[in-house]
Amino acid sequence: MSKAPHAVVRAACPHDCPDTCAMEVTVAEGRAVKIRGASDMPFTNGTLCTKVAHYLDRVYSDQRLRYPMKRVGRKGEGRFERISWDEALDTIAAKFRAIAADDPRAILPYSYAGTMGLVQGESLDRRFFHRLGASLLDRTICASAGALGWKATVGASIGTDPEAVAGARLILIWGGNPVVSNLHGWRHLQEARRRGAKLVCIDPRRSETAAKCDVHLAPWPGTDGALALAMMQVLIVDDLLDHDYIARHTVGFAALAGRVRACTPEWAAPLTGLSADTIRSLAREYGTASPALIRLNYGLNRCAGGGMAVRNIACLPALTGAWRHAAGGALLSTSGNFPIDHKALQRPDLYPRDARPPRTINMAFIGDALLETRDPPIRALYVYNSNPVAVAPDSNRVKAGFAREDLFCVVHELFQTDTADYADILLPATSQLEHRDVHGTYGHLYAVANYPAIEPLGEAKPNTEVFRLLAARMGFTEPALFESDDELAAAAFRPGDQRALGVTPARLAERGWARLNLPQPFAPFAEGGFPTPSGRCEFHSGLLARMGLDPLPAWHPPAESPVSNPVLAARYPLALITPPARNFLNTSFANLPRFRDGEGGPKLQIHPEDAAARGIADGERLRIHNDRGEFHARAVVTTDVRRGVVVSPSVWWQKLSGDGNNANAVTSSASTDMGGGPIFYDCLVEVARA
Ligand SMILES: Nc1nc2c(c(=O)[nH]1)N[C@H]1C(S)=C(S)[C@@H](COP(=O)(O)OP(=O)(O)OC[C@H]3O[C@@H](n4cnc5c(=O)[nH]c(N)nc54)[C@H](O)[C@@H]3O)O[C@H]1N2
Ligand SMILES: Nc1nc2c(c(=O)[nH]1)N[C@H]1C(S)=C(S)[C@@H](COP(=O)(O)OP(=O)(O)OC[C@H]3O[C@@H](n4cnc5c(=O)[nH]c(N)nc54)[C@H](O)[C@@H]3O)O[C@H]1N2
Ligand SMILES: [Mo]
Repeated sequence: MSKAPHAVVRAACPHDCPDTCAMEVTVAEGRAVKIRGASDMPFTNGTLCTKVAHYLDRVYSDQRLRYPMKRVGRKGEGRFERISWDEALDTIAAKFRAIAADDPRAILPYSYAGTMGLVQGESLDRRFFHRLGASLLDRTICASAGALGWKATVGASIGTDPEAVAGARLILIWGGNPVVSNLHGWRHLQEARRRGAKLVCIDPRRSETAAKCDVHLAPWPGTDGALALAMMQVLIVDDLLDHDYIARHTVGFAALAGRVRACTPEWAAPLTGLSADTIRSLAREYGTASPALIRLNYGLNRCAGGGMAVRNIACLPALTGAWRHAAGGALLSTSGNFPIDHKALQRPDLYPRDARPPRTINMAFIGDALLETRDPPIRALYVYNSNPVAVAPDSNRVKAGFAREDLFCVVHELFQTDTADYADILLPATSQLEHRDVHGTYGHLYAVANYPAIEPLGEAKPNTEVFRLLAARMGFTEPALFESDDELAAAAFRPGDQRALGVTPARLAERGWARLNLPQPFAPFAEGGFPTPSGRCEFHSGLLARMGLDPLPAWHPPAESPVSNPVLAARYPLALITPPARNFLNTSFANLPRFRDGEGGPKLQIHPEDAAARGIADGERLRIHNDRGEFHARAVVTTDVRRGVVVSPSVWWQKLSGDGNNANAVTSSASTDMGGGPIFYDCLVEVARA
């Protein structure tokens, strides 16, 4: 492993957050003693969030797993006994060999974004499972609906440069809570506000961000698609359009105009729960302010119509020509700017040619997959960088799947999570301070490198190292399975791509971060040039048509709401959303005292009238339930949520929640309209005193 020579080591925050901070770790006598945001990195700007500022709590936690273990109790019980790495690896290799002799597709890797690093997240792991011929995993749990809705319209995950927004006059923060989940992006939005921009937050609850904006609009969850259609209708009838931009840089305007003709504010009002006047003035303000920016986030893609909602919103800046301005347009993700060489990292060509065709399993519905998949059933599961028992929807099904006695389950983790409790073999993983990596991001335009600052704790090993060792034990000989982490990091970006100029290993080693080679300020679609098949913003999407989906913007209602599903709502009248908690990063940090104390236990925000109707007082312990399950939380009676909506900040560990469940006991395993994603925030419940 490459060792940094100095006492201050350059690092990257590994967590699933748009900000991907550049960090400096001070090391003294082999121990990390201080961590801070890099002050020379413009986006990080010398600050870290409340979680990562205390990162050493996580790295040196006495809860860290320090050696391999095997299960001695029942599945899920969490009783283990120490074994050697040799015994652990021999056991896994023997099981994998036996299963692969029948059909390697019975083996499933399961990972998500525990680290966003390209080396520890998508290199040797993928190569190993490709070479094995295992089932492929469709990584849908977070963003697949919105990403596809955006791609169909704009072409790639590219949008406004988050550092160019200070000149905006109007900013719609739509389905995101940047104060909590995009703190460094929020700094730039605030700068715009200081210079006179008006900030409007569109969120079913008064979030930390909504509380700091000029206006808060609270639509019913899952109805943003209708709101955007009505905004388009107003822009068109009021002629608040940029006809020149539409003519030169879009396709399908006439069909779009036909489609939205009936989508008046009066049509959208009962669907969204906003008044027609509110919708009309929002559209008029959006159509007249310039530059106008939309900062959307994935909060609004976790419902049945999530893909279409993002698509409808993505049409707006092309209608008004807001893309002409660096400070205008819209931003969901910047990830498409990074010329990441996924093929070089993941090597899909290693998949055996003579094997049966690859099979893909959707990660979001892992409970169903473990219980119902046949030909072949899943016989072995290897979990790393993820905590599916706690984060996947409909967790009673997930737990039933993980509890299968005939399932061989490996979990590679830093901590004994809810998922780890179901492992047959539990392996200790290194933290970001103990391994090498390199990162792109989805919230700015800088690549960030990570160098190991300290030796692995105990016997912990990086993901890559475990796969190198397993490959050897499986008798694989391809050199690609034995490359070092430095070699893997060097393969991350496509060398021929202009945008990667300057993001070389040498440059990254020098400073720890490097901006993509893009103009500054970067106005990606000021002159059109959309990365779609037509080269234009596609109001009519050929991609969606080919997929058998509606090629035009449309209204896809929530699966579970009083308007779309009155029969279900008669029994379960409250819409539950479970957005990210400030002190957690999904379930990461949620086991450590500092961060749990910061959140103060599972909570449910409920409107005073909904509380009164159920005899609920503030602070009381509640049972939140539907046909899928139940979890407990303390009541917070507040007007921060509208009537009919309840909010439980997430994601808690089940075993640390008192009742052994978290919010995913009630969430649905139905899927989004596009991309096969979960619908976490499209969920009806009833609430009672526990
Ligand atoms: N502190 C912290 N930061 C995080 C995370 C975390 O767990 N904690 N998670 C990280 C991850 S994995 C991701 S994907 C990102 C982004 O994760 P996102 O889910 O985009 O999270 P937020 O930006 O917090 O925004 C979600 C907001 O959307 C609102 N919302 C829910 N349903 C709807 C809806 O139907 N319509 C509208 N308009 N709004 C809705 C919620 O109330 C919430 O305030 O954040 C990352 N950052
Ligand atoms: N109800 C509800 N459920 C949700 C959400 C919600 O808003 N509400 N959000 C959803 C979203 S957006 C997402 S992205 C998913 C997130 O789901 P996950 O990606 O599973 O996120 P985490 O819960 O943070 O679990 C990541 C795990 O990876 C481990 N890890 C970190 N680094 C390494 C490493 O280098 N090696 C190994 N082997 N392990 C490592 C961490 O210790 C942690 O336990 O959850 C989803 N679930
Ligand atoms: Mo996510």
